[in-house]
Amino acid sequence: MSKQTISLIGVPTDIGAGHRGASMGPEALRVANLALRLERRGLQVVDRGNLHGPINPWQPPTDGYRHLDEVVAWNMAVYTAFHQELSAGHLPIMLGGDHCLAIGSITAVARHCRETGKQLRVLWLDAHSDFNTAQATPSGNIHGMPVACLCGYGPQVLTELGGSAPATTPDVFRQIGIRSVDYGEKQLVREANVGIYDMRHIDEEGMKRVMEQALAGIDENTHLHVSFDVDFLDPSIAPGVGTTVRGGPTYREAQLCMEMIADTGHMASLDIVELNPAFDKRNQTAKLAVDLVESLFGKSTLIRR
Ligand code: 6HN
Ligand code: MN
Ligand code: MN
Ligand code: MN
Repeated sequence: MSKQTISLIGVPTDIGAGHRGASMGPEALRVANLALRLERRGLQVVDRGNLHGPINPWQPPTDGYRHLDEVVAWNMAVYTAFHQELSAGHLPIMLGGDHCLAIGSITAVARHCRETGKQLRVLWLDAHSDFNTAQATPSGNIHGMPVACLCGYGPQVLTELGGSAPATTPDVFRQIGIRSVDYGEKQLVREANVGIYDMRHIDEEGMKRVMEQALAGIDENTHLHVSFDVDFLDPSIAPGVGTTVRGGPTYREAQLCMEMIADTGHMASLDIVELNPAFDKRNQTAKLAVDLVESLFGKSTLIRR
């Protein structure tokens, strides 16, 4: 079997975020040697460079959304690039950029699954549920809305990014690390029945049990997409994000989470988002993200076996 190619796609924008700076995420991940670290694991890596899109005009919300036109433009670019890599049989990694960009990446993955007859499973590693709507959002920032949009709740330009709405359904999602859900958003995730493993659940049952539950049912026919919002991690180890929420997974808990995903052998696409170098110290959060991504690709597996 020939080696699978991993394609890095930089998406330098903070168009959906509430703080500027996630636009510097792709370069911070490159500086932290993401490509080299994966190559050292024996993987074949191609860096596709950065996608291009509109500048951040930094405007207040209109009808509940900030920068909707610009968010659509960036997501169309992500959608096209991601689908192209998937069709070529590659494993795309999005170097974000803020989390609104997962609308583009996951819409592409969902289309690829329809074309190949695969079952989609999305692991959403995040402090937030990202299930806001124009009515529920406290901010208008679209990085708080991607899961809702992917499930058909949102503006048509985003819910129908890939031509058919919705891209997917709430039952494909397993959200891990959740500890900040807005008032109206809570009711929405409950109604939609999104699979949520919040921090309380991790406290009570431990990361091992939680991951066993979140990964249950994955088999050869599953396309596993991991959407890694770096604010998933406890801010004491990962200060380089715009929306820190205390009480997140520790370094060891995060490692175990990544290792158990690697053990499935079915991760086929990945987002690394919300890394914000403007809040980071000496690029430590980028280095930590790279360390964890190495584990997603099986860094520790050789030690155990
Ligand atoms: N993220 N729930 C808040 C909002 O403004 O909707 C924060 C969202 C953060 C989104 O970190 O990807
Ligand atoms: Mn997020
Ligand atoms: Mn395809
Ligand atoms: Mn988040």
